[in-house]
Amino acid sequence: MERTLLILKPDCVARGLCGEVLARLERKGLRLVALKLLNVPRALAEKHYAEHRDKPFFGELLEFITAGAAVPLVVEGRNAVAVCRKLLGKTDGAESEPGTIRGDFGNSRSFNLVHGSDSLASAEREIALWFKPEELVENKLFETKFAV
Ligand code: IDP
Ligand code: MG
Repeated sequence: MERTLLILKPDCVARGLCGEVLARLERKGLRLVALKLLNVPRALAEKHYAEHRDKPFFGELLEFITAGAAVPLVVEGRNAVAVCRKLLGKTDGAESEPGTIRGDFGNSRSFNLVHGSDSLASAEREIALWFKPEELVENKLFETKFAV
């Protein structure tokens, strides 16, 4: 079982697409472990996107991610990191396959609705950045015989 961090970005929240995205994650069999709504502090955004600090779009990216409410969440499941990246599609909505979240709902390279950790190491770093250990919720009801 893996855990990964997703963020429903401010465009996703503003466009009322949170339910749609959460429904796709749940139907895929991913388990919700943590979820909250917040206005992302700039310092947290800078840490989260530190790998992009020298990119020309870094300023624009920080402005975007701090522009309005966002929903970070942790999900758990088999191969959760790669499965979530597949559900998201490519970075640019224009290049993302129909059937993916970015492919179905976006046509922008910057405003692409949902973040997903790109590796297990990133997932561990990002989960620790966005959530305190006690915010990761155990849910025994998930342990059913036919859990996906
Ligand atoms: P990813 O989210 O698919 O992993 P990254 O290359 O890690 O994509 O970029 C992080 C985020 O930065 C993207 O999700 C997108 O919001 C934004 N971004 C990426 N490339 C560009 C760009 O060329 N212009 C503006 N924003 C970009
Ligand atoms: Mg990335």
